[in-house]
Amino acid sequence: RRGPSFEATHELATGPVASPPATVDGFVREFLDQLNFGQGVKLSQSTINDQYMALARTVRSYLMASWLETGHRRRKEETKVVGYLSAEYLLGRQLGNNLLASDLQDIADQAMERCGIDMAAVRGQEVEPGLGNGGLGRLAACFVDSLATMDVACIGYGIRYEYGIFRQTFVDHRQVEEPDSWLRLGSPWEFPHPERAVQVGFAGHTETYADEQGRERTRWAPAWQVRGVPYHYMVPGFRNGVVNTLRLWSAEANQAFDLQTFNRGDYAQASRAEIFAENISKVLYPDDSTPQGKELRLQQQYFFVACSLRDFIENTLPRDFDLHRLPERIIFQLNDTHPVIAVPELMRILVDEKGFDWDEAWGITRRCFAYTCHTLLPEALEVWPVELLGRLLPRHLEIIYRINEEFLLEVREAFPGDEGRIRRMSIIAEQPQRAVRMAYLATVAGAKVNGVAELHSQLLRDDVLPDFNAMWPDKFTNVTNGITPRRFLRLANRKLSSLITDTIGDGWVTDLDRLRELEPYANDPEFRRRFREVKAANKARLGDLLQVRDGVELRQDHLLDVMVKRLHEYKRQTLKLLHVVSVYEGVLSGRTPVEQVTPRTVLFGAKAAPGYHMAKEIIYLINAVAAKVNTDPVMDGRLQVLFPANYNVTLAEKVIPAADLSEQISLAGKEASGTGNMKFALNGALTIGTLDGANVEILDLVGEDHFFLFGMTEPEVEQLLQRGYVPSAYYDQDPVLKATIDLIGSGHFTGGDPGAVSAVLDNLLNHDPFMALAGFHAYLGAQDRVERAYADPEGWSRSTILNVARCGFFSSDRSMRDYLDRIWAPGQA
Ligand code: GPW
Repeated sequence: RRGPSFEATHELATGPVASPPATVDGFVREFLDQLNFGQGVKLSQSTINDQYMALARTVRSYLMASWLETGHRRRKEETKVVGYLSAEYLLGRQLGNNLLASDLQDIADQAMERCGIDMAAVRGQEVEPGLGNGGLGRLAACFVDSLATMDVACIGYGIRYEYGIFRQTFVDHRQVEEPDSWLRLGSPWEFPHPERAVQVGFAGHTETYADEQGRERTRWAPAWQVRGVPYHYMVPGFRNGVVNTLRLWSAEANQAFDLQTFNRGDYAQASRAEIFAENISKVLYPDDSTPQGKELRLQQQYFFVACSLRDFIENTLPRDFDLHRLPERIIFQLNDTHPVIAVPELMRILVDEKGFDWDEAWGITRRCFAYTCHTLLPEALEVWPVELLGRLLPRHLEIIYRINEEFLLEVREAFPGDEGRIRRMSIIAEQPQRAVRMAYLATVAGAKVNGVAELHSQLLRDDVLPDFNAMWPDKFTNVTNGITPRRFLRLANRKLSSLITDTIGDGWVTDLDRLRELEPYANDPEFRRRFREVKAANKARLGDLLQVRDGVELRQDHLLDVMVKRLHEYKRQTLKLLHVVSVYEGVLSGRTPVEQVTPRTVLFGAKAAPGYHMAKEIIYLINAVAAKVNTDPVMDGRLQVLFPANYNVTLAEKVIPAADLSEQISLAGKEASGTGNMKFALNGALTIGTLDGANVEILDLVGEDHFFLFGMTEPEVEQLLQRGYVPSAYYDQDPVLKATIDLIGSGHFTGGDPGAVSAVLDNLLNHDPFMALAGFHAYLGAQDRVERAYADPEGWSRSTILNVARCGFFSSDRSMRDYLDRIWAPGQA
């Protein structure tokens, strides 16, 4: 419970918190104060890191009044809060974003210049918090940005991993993972609040007892407890005086170590509990879309949702709040199934701790949660073995069993006698082992269930959760993903932003549909010329970066063809690679005169989960092909393959604005949405893509003349599977494909060793679960169309401008509006 140390002390404040003056003088003064009094150094002695820390703290101090004011207003206004529960937030660097949000960019630039400080170097000092794997984590970061910009009350809850997503390097073409010690030099953006720590229990047993009224009650006696310490991060809206909060939890031991054991000389034993507790938030699991079912992962999940629920109920709501009205004040949005253990946790709090009847508690719980599913891959759906869950969270397993029992009664009532359906819908799977299906639990408990693109939401209803859809059709809805235009256009592409603002004003930054006003300019030769100038400048900027970062040269006269995303077979990086090798093979074999090859640089960026063997083999093959193709004189430099290591948000912000062609080539029905696809289109790259995820919606909006579509539809994929897919038949029948694969199989790229590529080739020829060989021919045809279109710069520019003009829909502000209308506050618009 709240102790005296937690009492607010507003009485002591004399008035509103004052920001430093928003002038160059004011900024310099605050900066020097931060340097002298915060870092304890003089300007003349300061390191780049001192300067970065002081600059970050300066920006912070300008945002502080808004943060305190927003918090104060939220406490007063008693509105419903969005509690966004996400195990991942892939934030990217904070300094640039916070300068942008507070409109201090120009002032800061001038202030640094006056101090003789190299602003670019100082910005380069920031290590991005990589607290996410890929799309799902970056989506969460975009969503909290939009909610702040729209002044929606939101608390983002998550985990403050001490180590984020690993740093990738390549050694002999193979991925090597290094720990991401992002906190090594300290983070100026976080505010630890140890006084707001909460306790979280694990393991132990449950027992029943009779309360004062003689009612039978259950209580959980955990075997051990850890402390969750919240770290607060500012989430500023775009120049609107709003700063929301991201609250990330760090696990600590209750007692630093056992002094008596230490004094007895057993040093290892003395710190065992401490190590145990601190392991919980030590490191982000690097598996994207492939849960490993590890006990520590479940500990992480329970840890952060238990902290978050406790925090909201005990510390955020008014002290005497009547929990019967909880759904009026909170909606917990479950970012995939990772936080779903929050459902039995809320039931436990209401029933065991607050003494609610089961039915009453369930009625409340069902209105406090909504669930977003982000996948269609069966292997990505989390299940927790009953044995493990029962050992770690015995009370929660009992609660899940009871939820399931009562749910199955409901099913029986709706579909009498349909035992098959009941078995199919059970939250508890019996095979291959007894396990809790977290997506089913989320669907049963959630007031709403949504997919992340139109096609995905449809397939979710039809294929993943059809029985649930039959039972509760109104529960299902769609919210197509979005991206924040602040980071991914205004910040990452300042030149294009200026061109847009010069043309239509700056309203687009918070109202992205206004980009439509650019449409007429697609026909204006002068505008097209300026648009191409912007692209060229962005390409030059990327070239400078890659020179320094990776020691490679980016050819400025090439078409820049980019495929950046996690390495997954379903995303089909191998299909892109087959295209590359086919171009090379064509020249090598004399089929194509080298002068006919469109000068092109193919840029890959991708991390593989460390335990995903096939993905790592594909990384090796990409690097091996790059090494050969880039140096073989036969290509005359016309084909370059670059694979800068450690693709992350920081690199994305440089790559995306420079790209000409965006590769979105997953097998139809596999990519839930994709969000990179939106970022490229919004930055004036054209898409080559399949009818998958949000590509479908991009195509609809930009029109088929401005999108290179190829490949099967999802039903066609299903039909081919039904007929029996034989990948080797494509190899046998397509001479280009055969020559391409044979060149790889000959060991040409691997120093004459065919064995080095056999795993990938064997998989392609004999299994090819994502039908790369079936897609090859059509993909090459689409690439031919790309080259013909690129040969006409005016036509290409026209298309890219129309892409930008027509992609306003993909603002995450629109996604948030849709969540509000369809899920969080329906009927209140
Ligand atoms: F498997 N996504 C992701 F659904 O980045 F949980 N990590 C994940 O673990 C999962 C999904 C999960 C991605 C989807 O693959 C991508 O299509 C989507 O655009 C993104 O989540 C955001 O919705």
